[in-house]
Amino acid sequence: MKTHIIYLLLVITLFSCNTRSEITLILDKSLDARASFGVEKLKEALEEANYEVNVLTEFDKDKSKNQIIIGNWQDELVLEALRTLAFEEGDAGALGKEGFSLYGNGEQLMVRGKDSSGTLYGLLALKDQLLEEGVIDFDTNYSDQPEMVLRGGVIGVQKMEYLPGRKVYEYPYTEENFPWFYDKAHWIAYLDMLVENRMNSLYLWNGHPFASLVKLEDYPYAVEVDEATFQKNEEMFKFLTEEADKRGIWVIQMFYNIIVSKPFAEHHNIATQDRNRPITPLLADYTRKSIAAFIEKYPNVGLLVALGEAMQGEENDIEWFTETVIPGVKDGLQAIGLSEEPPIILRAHDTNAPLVMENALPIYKNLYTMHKYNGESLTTYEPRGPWSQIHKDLSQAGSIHISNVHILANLEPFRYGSPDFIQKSVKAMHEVHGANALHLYPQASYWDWPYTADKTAERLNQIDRDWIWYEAWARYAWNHQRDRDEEIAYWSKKIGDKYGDKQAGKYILDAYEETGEIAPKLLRRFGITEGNRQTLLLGMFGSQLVNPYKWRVYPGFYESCGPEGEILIEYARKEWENEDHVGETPTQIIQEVKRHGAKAVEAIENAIPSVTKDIEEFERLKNDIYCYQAFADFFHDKVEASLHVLRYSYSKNIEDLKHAVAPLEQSVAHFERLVELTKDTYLYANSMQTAQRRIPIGGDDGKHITWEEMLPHYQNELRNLKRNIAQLESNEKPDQVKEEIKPWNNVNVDWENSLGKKVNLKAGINLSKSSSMVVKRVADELESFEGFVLDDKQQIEDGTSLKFKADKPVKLVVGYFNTDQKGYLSPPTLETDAAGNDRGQAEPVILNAIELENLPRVNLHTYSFEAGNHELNLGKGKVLILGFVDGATPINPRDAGLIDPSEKVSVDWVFY
Ligand code: GTR
Repeated sequence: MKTHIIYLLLVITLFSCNTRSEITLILDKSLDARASFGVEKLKEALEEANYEVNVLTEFDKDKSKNQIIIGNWQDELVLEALRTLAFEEGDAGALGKEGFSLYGNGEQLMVRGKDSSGTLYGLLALKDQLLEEGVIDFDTNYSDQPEMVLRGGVIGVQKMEYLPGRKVYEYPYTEENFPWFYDKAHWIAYLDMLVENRMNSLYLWNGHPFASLVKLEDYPYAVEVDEATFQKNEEMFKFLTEEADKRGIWVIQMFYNIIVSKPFAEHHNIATQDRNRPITPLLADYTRKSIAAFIEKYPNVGLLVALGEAMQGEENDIEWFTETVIPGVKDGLQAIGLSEEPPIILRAHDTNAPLVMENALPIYKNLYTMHKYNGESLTTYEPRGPWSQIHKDLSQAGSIHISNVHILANLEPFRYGSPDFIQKSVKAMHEVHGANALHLYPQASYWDWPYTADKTAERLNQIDRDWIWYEAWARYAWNHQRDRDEEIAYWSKKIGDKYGDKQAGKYILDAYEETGEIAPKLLRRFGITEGNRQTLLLGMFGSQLVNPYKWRVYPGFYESCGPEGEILIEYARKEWENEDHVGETPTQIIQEVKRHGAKAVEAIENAIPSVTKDIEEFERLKNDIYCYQAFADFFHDKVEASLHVLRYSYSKNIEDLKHAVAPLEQSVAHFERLVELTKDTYLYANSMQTAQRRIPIGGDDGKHITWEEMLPHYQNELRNLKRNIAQLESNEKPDQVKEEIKPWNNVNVDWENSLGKKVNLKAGINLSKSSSMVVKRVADELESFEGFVLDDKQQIEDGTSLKFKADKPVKLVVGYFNTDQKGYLSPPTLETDAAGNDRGQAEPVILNAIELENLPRVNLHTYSFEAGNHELNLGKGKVLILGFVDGATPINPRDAGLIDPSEKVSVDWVFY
């Protein structure tokens, strides 16, 4: 008998060991697709953890152990369970949208969401707890909810270069352009990543998406994709929005206007976009109908509107938003009988958003605003200045204000993952800007979605490589008030789970956080501009450090994108004049970044012994850390050299200049190291490979995208410096311009409009019909050149318009005044006019080329035109039109130096 009992006990024990614990999920009958998606995820995890899962829609009051009751806040099932089971209910009123509570009473658990998204997030939270602990904890009792109301990811339906015959942002949705757009697995992976990070919005960016997505009765020829593609687009949009909705994600389509489709433009014989053209009834009608059709077809897809770039002028922006965009949305709603206004998000880029809002709110209530966090780079968690003011004005207007972490051009292409920097940035979004939503660009390679720039046998996907980027922003968008020590522990474990153990995790975290400071600090202290205009990690030229204003510093950038401080030229002047320094100094920053680089390398090397998993990715990350160090060292030494050069500009002591040689040599050596580190590991540094880039060097025709391509330029600077010193020492004046300057010859075109009288550009001539623009001196190139006498009053009122026919390629020579005073036309600003270098006009070719009596300096820019008929509309303001040269005329950019004798000549010649 005894043995029998023992045997029986043994069998029971064995049996129970093999039995899987049972768990019952009890769902309210009304659960929708979103909550059901969460149920599925929890169920999968339970089964994985060896639970046997039953799913019921009613619970058994008597036999209720191991039950998880799931429902939205006021669902019948939830209320009944609360009445009959011993749950401690939290404070319901305290929870906001997307919030959830988990109530455990030791035997049962309730997942109660404030809404479907809340229920989904509650289920995911429980799933994460299960994965962490291996069992369901029936004693859990807590509530949670997001701080930021929108937490969104961005995908550019755009490419690294322009399509043939098209302009910036003009990319039809086709399989050829965007194979990934038609890949359902890609979307599922991306949406899963978003929902795992509790992100609830997805933005698609494109110039003019409508002609790929809707057909208009009145403009059947506007569609720019073939029928099969059109149908595929419909299918993909439907698929994407449904899959997104299940995951609590709202899809938002961004567009720029006024852009029209290519076939539409051809049909009406107009340009697809022209910043200087007025709003015409045709453009307004087409756009209004496009928007209406879009809303009618996809009422759940949001719209994000950029009034900037392809249009200008505050009145135009207001008119366009209130008389075309909003009415278009209303027409669409009316067509499907909806009265509830869907949100429209207004971007503050290149428009006066507070003013537009003021005019729009009386006619449409559900408006959100969005503005770039640090411009188009990540530079600071201490934002200030005029750009912060825009955020404040918008957030104080009372609508939801979204902070846009845009482009991140200074972080391209290396891995970035500093949770510390990111947490502080989110704090600044709340506390400085008053934003309560996040719009997150990819960390790098925005224009090359979905790939990273790594040179690997198989391309890496951004969402895999840059996981920490998404996780960190999303984590702090959910809640930024987290204790730093706990965060260190959290990320060490997270990273440790990926690469080995917690020890490895902590070291790697240190390496991420040390390198995380380098690019932000350098750009905010030394950058000329940001975004696609400057690829920081390709370095900068000496001339850009010692004479930044020649490179046209982006106004507002220094004042907004970092703490108060000094730029290098200011620092050097103060040193020379023995003045006190203020705030963050250039020397402080170069020392800091050098230290960050060294500490990061030390940390990553310390991690090596504990790294046991994902070794290949670890090796790539380690290489990035070395790259960051080489870059910081390169910059450090180059700034040191530049300081000696600047000192020389005051002392005129050649010894000062000689001191620049050694650090410049070292900086080139560090750059050579960077070339070594990147040449087999990276395809490119920057993903926008167009003429929009200016710094360190133009990106025309996809050039200068690697460190290898940059190296000869830096070597050259060093050679030039040495040669110039030698020439100074041999008492010759350094020869700044090698070749003799050949005067340019005017070529004729057939004018369709009359500009004015043509005159020879010589001293004493007045170039204005209505005021005084008297020539004092002109550069040698213009010696026998003619220019137009224009009516500058009219230029201020109406702008300058040119219509002509050229029978061969020509370049138009335009003189822009180097000033931001009212009444003068500024050269195209690529920061807000991405098409501003279409004709090679963005950079000045001859600086200080004409001296006019009592007027600002004049820089020459040229616009290239092929043979044919052309129309060029320059904006409002004074500008000199000097006529045409043959398209093949060689033009050597230079500083002609025609400035008032009281002004200081720049010292950057030492690098040329
Ligand atoms: C420009 C940038 C564009 C785009 C644009 C915008 O400065 O070059 O690529 O990002 O800003 O904000 O819409």
